[in-house]
Amino acid sequence: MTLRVPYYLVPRALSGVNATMATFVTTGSPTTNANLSNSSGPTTGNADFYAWGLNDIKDAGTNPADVRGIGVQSFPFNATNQLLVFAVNTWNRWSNAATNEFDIRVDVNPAANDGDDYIIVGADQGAVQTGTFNGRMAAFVFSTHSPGASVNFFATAPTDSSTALLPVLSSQLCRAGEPCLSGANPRLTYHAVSFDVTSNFVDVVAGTAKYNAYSSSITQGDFVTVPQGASGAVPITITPAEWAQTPALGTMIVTLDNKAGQKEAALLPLQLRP
Ligand SMILES: [Ca+2]
Ligand SMILES: [Ca+2]
Ligand SMILES: [Ca+2]
Repeated sequence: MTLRVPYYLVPRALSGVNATMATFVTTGSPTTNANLSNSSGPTTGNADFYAWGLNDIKDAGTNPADVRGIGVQSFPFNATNQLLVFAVNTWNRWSNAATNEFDIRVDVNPAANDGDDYIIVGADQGAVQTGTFNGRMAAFVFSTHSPGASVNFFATAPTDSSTALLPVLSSQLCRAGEPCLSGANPRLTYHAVSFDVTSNFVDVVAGTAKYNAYSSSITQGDFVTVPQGASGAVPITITPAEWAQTPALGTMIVTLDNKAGQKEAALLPLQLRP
């Protein structure tokens, strides 16, 4: 796989990738297509696929920390790690993502009833590590059981945009002696809160999502380039047995080159019917 953790320094031409999908599949026929087109944009766009987990309303005003939707994708990273990437889409454009803080609270052993175990924090890397803001959002992982944070990746969170991609490794969700996400314990729940660090704005994201980081209940992780004028279809499959344990809201397709705001992330509901 290719890691995508660049930091874009300049605004670029916009793409117009659009996506549509049927609203349900059935247990006997659990596959449909996400139909992509890029007819309105002057430039190529990419369609980056996530299991859509959280949905949140537009708050009053135009705060860049106002969350709209959150999804997650995951890949094998090396012999011992799974890479998880959380995508946070907001309703409003930011100048710099690092004026926001996105907290994704993760419970890797919900059945134990010991609450959230880890907090994935998208925040200004300089502010967290040196006390001085540097305008670069990174993906930190804190534990609710012990002090300190780990960080392996910067966020992909372009300037003048509204979607942040937060990559973390499964090992960061598995501290010694603490609840541990692993191939043997692959499921997690997550919920989220966002903050504008320059004001008092806080957005509690509605709901709690479930996800299997080693075997998702819905297709995710595809990354498709859609040139100007092109269209095509990407199959989306629900796995009914896993869906029963970790259902998603549907598919989230991120296109960072689309216009900021809701056009940067298609949120496509999908249900499984008998
Ligand atoms: Ca909101
Ligand atoms: Ca827990
Ligand atoms: Ca909210």
